[in-house]
Amino acid sequence: MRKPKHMRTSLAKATALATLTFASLLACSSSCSDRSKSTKPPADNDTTGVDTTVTVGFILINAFPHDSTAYTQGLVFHGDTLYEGTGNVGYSSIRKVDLETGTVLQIRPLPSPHFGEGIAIWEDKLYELTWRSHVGFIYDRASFDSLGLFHYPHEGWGITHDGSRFIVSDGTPRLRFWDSASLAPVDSVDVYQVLPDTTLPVRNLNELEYINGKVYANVWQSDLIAVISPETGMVEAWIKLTELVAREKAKYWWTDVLNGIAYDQVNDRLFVTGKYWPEVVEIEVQF
Ligand SMILES: [Ca+2]
Repeated sequence: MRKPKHMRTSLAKATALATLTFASLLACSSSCSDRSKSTKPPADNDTTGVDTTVTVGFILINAFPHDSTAYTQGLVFHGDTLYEGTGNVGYSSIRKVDLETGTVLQIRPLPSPHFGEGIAIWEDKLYELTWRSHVGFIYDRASFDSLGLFHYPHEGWGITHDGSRFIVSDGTPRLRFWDSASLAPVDSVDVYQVLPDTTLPVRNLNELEYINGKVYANVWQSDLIAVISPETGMVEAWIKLTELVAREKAKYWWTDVLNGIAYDQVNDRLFVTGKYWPEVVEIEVQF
């Protein structure tokens, strides 16, 4: 099978970098935590962080306008349309967005007290998680009419679908697999990274996207996307987007953390954005 465009670069181009971690994480945690009502605390008190030794870079292919009032929590590309879920109590919604213009074509608010989180599309339905309500919502993808709800016992952060199952994150290192029809948990895997002399769990897994056999995951409060094997949980690559975050912050001072990964499978396009970002950006990853 043809290697996807966003992966079509030699591994030799991978850039060895050990400089990111604490400086950028600390910088982000200070700049991103000044609005406590809109910033989630870590899922637990273990601050074991991302400690990457090797990251891969990216090429900016295109940039599109994005509603910078959207506290992006979920992102999916389907057909020719971007679907977005936003968070914060009283400001949560699901949206259809015109990629080229950023125009919100359709919106359905999620009322208080719910805090909207990740979204996924499967067949003709859209699924939305909430952060701490322990309830998710099902909508008709076209009309956004409500089709029901479902419950789960943990926090809800990100959700995607691999063609046979949903994959769900809850802010811990655990990815949970849910049956497509019943939404019952059927499996799970714990995500870890391999360091020279140890392995570490990867916490704060946030927005997700299943792309060509891998799970791409934002790691909350980092400028990194983890590329994860869903079979083993091992992080196989880190995509470092620090320069992209800086670009967005330069355009709009209120720009918050990176969050939102969407894949246009038909045209092999990879999109990323973040909370209150002024742009949705198409990137090509330099694996
Ligand atoms: Ca996504």
